[in-house]
Amino acid sequence: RKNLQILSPEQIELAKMLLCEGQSHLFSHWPEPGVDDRSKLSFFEQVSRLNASYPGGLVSYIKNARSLLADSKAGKNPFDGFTPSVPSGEVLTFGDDNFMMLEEEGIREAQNAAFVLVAGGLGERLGYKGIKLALPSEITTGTCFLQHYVESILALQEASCKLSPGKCDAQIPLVIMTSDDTHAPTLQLLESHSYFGMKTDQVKLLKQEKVACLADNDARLALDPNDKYKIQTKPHGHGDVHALLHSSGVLNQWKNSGVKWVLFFQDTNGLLFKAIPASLGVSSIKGYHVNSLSVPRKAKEAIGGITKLTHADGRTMVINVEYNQLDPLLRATGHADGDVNCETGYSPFPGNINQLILELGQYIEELNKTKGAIAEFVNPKYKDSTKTSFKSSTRLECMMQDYPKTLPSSARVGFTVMDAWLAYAPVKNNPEDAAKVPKGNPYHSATSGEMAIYRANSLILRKAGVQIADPVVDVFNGQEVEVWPRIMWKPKWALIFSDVRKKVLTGCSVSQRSTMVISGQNVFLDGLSLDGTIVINAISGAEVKLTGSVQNKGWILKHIDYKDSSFPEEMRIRGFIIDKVEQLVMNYTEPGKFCIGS
Ligand code: UGB
Repeated sequence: RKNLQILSPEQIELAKMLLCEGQSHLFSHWPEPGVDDRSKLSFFEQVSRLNASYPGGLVSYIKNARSLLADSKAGKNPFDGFTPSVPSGEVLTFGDDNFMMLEEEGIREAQNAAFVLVAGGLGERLGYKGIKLALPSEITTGTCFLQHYVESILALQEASCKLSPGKCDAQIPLVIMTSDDTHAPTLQLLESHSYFGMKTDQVKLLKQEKVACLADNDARLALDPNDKYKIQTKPHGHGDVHALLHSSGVLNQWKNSGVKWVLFFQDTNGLLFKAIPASLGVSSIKGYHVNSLSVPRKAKEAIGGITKLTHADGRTMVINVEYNQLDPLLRATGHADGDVNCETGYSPFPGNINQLILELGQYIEELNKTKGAIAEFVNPKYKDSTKTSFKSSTRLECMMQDYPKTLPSSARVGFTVMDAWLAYAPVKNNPEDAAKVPKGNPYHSATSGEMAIYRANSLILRKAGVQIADPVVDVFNGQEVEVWPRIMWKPKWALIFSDVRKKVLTGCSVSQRSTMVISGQNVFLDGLSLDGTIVINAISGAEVKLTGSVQNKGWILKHIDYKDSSFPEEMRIRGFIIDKVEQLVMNYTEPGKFCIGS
């Protein structure tokens, strides 16, 4: 009580609130005024931040925690009363007429879109110390994830504007959610690369705060073991993105500038933008308020399953059920084998890849009601079966894909399934964990993420008529992968399949050991026969035709051991480097018509 005299009126209110909420232990060790006063004030600065950053403040956080901890202790099933079933959604086939129609529609709508990238996670599972956005998505060009995302959005912007020249000043906004762990390096990455070509005011960083840790079932807040004047904190999860978008006021700004769609995506999926135009097309044509992009999912794969839940009282919702909950839910509802593959070789529940498209008007309406608060969960590790104490402190968590849980039944919630080879290749697992993934399930590693990009580009060119040699199978970091020709193009060269078809003219072929890098808008494959490496850099005014035979020693993938610390971490986690032995590099910096080959 004596310490109250050093506090401001606002801090006194916070102290009273904590005492009323059973948090007196936070002060029990406080010495007399005059001792550690600076630390005491910084304690209240932290309390004030924690209070401001949670919808409803710390009182709500503590109340929610008590209730969820009680449910957890009682073993309450979060899906009590619900029966799972397989929902029906839009299943798309790459390259068919419907797919191409949806892609065109998606490009048209892109100028009404805003993108939100959740990038507050550090990627402990990957064993990479830097931020994942700075990691090269592939090492043929060395383009990092963030550069690829920004260039894809800029290409969408340009393509969309071309379809409606009247709105050509539209800039597609990008919000990046960061955390204390990722904020400074994300900003530095952007600044040191001139925002990869975006206007600085086109990109906005919103930092999520961590939440207070909980020491026991009474939701007593945990003190930091290294600082008795600090509350221990941990990440609250990607679900924070909704509250941040709401409180920052950015959604209303978007609405006023004509934005209609908000597209959420994650930090390391090098394929995602191949799936964006068609899925945005689905949202537009179906008028979905919520559209989740999903891929066929292998049973027990570490991605959530899109599930229809029907309650005994008749309520239904189509929602992601997280991978660790799907199997117990199925077993508890009469599916004795749990989460298993069906005759297709996949789980009947499509896999959630956390790419959500929300219709802005309905999103704002909903957030005005909820303030962005998302259904939370708690996952305490108990010391023993009495469930009376924890092995270590816990905290509440939330996931962005749980947004539809609070929606009224009138909301149009759908999902779109696309081939995984086209849409999903995240980089999440370190080499040792990836090598332990059951055979046939995706590794989700830096190795598989990179190989998936080459495979997708090869398959797309094949579909457009190029003769692409079959892949060879190789093993990197203990993971067996298909190695296709290393074909890369900038998003400006082709965003959708019809772009690719326009750029591929007559009979071309690419051998398996080849590498092709296209950086230029008007580069055409016209009878090229490639066996080696070709790199084309051309300004948009230069029209370049690749014809005839190009043959050289090329670029060779060389195995490295991930434990060999003489290589940088971003190479070790993929298990190979590229030995650039010989290549044809052509740079076109002046406008004109050019032809290379033979
Ligand atoms: N992230 C944040 O921005 N803040 C946080 O506090 C935490 C994460 P993970 P996770 O697509 O493969 C999700 O850790 O959470 C960002 C879905 O829940 O990579 O295990 C982080 O930077 C799951 O249903 O994934 O699983 C990253 O960009 C499935 O869809 C993103 O959130 C799975 O992703 C995801 O974080 C998947």
